[in-house]
Amino acid sequence: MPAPVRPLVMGVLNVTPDSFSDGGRYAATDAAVAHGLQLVADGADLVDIGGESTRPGATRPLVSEELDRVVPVIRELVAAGAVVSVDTMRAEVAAAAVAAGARLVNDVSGGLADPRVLDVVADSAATYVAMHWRAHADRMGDLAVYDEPGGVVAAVHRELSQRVEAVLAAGVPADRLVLDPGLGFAKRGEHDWELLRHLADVTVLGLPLLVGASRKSFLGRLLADEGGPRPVSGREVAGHALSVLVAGQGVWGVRVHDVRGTRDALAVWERLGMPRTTAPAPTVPGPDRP
Ligand code: PMM
Repeated sequence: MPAPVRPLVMGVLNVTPDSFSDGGRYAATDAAVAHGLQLVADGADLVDIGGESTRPGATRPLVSEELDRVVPVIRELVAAGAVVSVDTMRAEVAAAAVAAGARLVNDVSGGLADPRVLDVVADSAATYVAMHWRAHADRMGDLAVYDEPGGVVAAVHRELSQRVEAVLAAGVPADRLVLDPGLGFAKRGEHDWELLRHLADVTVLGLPLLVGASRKSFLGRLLADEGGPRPVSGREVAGHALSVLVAGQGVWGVRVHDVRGTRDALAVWERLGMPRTTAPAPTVPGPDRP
């Protein structure tokens, strides 16, 4: 039996003053570049650089602010040999990031916030991550309602199908497309758990999946102590457990803060050689497989 191919590990680098888990820590270019290099040294296959916080209730930066945050960091990390992804919902930022060497555009809105992102991706060689999303951070809590038959899994599948149609219609080929269920985005904890249980039913056309569970609040609530949800710094081990479990469901990648711990956890999974419970194998594009 061939050993399973582990998921790609995407290291999170938020160059923002206000992200929920690491806001402010890497807001200066030098600190951000140093952390990006550390993520690579820890075993990140990709470094995902974002300049807009999507935490519930966050206000959006100006386009110029977002550009100033991410472009210098992308340039330096690409020059150092890193495979870089840009986490943005804006066409201007996606275009500048790709011009600076980003190989993947990670759009948490799946092209809904700014449909011109799809044209930028179509005109480039970049891989595109389309995440399930319903609204910007100020409204997403109100839209975490999944009352129709099939619940959250059917709704995310249907809404991602619509995004896939739009992405393909814009001219992005399917072999450059990755989907993401969008844990925590217009979802309550019970929705996140349900999606994680049924990843194979979420994807569309067998497209590969990226999963971002790291440090999210559903883990904080799971691990709640008497004082309330566990702070982000105490959620890593639960995140590693999830990375292993979604590896078994055949995901293409995991988006995480603690790259070294994730690689350790996945090394155990890979060494055991457990079969994946579901297809598809991650045959995708973008960065060369390790
Ligand atoms: N989550 C966050 C930001 N970007 N991108 C994708 N594709 N999937 C996610 O789940 C995701 C994302 C929010 O988390 P952070 O503030 O820790 O970056």
